[in-house]
Amino acid sequence: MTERTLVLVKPDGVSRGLVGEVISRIERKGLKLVALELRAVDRGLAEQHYAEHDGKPFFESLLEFITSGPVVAAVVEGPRAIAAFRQLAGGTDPVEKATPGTIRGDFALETQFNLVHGSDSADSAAREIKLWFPDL
Ligand code: RTP
Ligand code: MG
Repeated sequence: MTERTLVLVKPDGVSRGLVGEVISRIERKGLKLVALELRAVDRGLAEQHYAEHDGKPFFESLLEFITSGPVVAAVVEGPRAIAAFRQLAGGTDPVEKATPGTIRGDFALETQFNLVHGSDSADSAAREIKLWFPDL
């Protein structure tokens, strides 16, 4: 079944020059870009995007990080796109969970600076796409 998912290249990925690498992996997997934009993230958008983590010990530093510079936001489409991109990204902890061959496994060292975001379920994808691309 064709799905859509919301992908972010986080500020660390943009500042390290890894946007092309991430987009290339998405395309080589066979997924399609249906929206792509370089965006500044204000605190309100960050709070809504990561609302599920409100109250957790890392919430404040997560907001600070995600608003620290521009991100690349994309809507990515394809069969099982949500799980397919999570597979490309690798696990949240880039050393303990992400394996080599994944974006995080290949390019990241710390959980906070793990380069990319991908929606984790159909409900999250619908909510996040509406939040980032209301006109889509
Ligand atoms: P994301 O939402 O960014 O795609 O990452 P994820 O699903 O793999 O992980 P999630 O549990 O949703 O956590 C969101 C982001 O918060 C930071 N984090 N820090 N210090 C910590 O224990 C911790 N846990 C999570 C990471 O940047 C993670 O990607
Ligand atoms: Mg998440």
